[in-house]
Amino acid sequence: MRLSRTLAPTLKETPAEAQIVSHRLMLRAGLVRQTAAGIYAWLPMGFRVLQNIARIVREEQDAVGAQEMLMPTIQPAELWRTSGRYDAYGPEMLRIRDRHERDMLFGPTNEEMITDIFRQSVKSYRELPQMLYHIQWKFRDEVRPRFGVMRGREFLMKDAYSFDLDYPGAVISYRKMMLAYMRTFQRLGVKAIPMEAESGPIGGNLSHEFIILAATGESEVWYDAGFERMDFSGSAVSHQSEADLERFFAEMTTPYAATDEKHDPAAWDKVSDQRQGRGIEVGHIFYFGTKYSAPMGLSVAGRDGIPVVPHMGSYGIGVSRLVGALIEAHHDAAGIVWPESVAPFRAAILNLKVGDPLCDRVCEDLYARFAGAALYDDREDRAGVKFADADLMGHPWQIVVGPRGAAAGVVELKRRATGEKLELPIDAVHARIG
Ligand code: P5A
Repeated sequence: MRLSRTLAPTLKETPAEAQIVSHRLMLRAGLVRQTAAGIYAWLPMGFRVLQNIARIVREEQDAVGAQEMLMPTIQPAELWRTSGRYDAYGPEMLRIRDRHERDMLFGPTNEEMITDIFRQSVKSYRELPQMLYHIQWKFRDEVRPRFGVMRGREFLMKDAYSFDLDYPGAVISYRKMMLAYMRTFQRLGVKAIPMEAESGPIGGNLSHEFIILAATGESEVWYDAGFERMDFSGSAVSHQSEADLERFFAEMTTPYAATDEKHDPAAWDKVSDQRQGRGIEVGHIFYFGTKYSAPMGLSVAGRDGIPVVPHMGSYGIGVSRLVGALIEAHHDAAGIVWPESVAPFRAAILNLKVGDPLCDRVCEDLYARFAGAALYDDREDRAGVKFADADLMGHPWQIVVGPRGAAAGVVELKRRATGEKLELPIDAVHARIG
């Protein structure tokens, strides 16, 4: 992408409406623009990050056998009346009436809809277990939308749903999903602590929140320092046998606790190395048994012909919230420092003298070499502006092309995360960081 032809409106000044650093940086780096309270348009640079996060989430869902699908955003109220949640959900639900005076709503979540789809098509125990997911926009008319995309009204969620014949089966699905979450967050470059949670309006009796530690997090948490050292990419998570899952789960749910009524002193007493911090909830998973399947009449023929009511779980990740949460965890005074896995571009090529035939040629060659993975700053701006914008936008590498270096056949490479600089022959750049 050529920056001169990109809608990436960077701002020098700090926008007054933004209270936390990720919101400020998202506006300043030109990732999003607010279109109404809690509703954001994703500009090209922000959209690339959102897509990168969604891709990693998708790959890890697929890896544990969840099937991707896509359900609509608009739902008939009727579905929610059958589960009893239509009235219970309250003013957070955006209610809509169509031209035939039918009650509709913009979905805040999809438990009812997936249960209905499953009920229409699955008839036998032989078809279970199954896990399904989609990555789709949700709407919740939050009382206080704030912190930019962190607490929006319209937001992108990955929501998965599991169907099992019985409780032990549902626990296996739950653990598989938990494992997928740990891998997902690790690949996104953040430590997410699984924390036992109240299940709230989604219901059920087994639930974990996934919390990213960040100074500006909404809730206060206490955790075992062991979580900071855990690595979920190793052999413990690369196997899928039930025994492996069992061991992994036992290891992962070493005692932890949080403030408020969730605090469990008995568990907390066993923690050897206690830490205190603040956290952002980036995921939430629930086992809720037959809370939806029973009232909605979902049952399948069991092995002996007797109907069985499937046990369900649902599993959410805040995909758009993660963009903000990742910035909270990865920034410095100059701007965003993207983890490599989600950065909008791997490198920014900074042409310090646009119009100089040699600089232009070196940049064009490098740009072609990176085949879409580099952003080319070809704007006729001062070098200082280019450096500042590249730091603000946070691409992992900057390739600085100036007339003197170009004449000598070299460019300067800067690593955004460390500020470390090195001079390299032009031909070696792509092999080094491409
Ligand atoms: C689980 C999947 C659910 O809705 N139903 C389907 C269950 N859970 S949840 O905890 O309510 O939401 C899941 C995740 O979505 C993100 N999230 C939000 N992100 C931005 N703005 C919001 N207003 C918002 N509300 C929820 C969170 O990351 C949450 O963990």
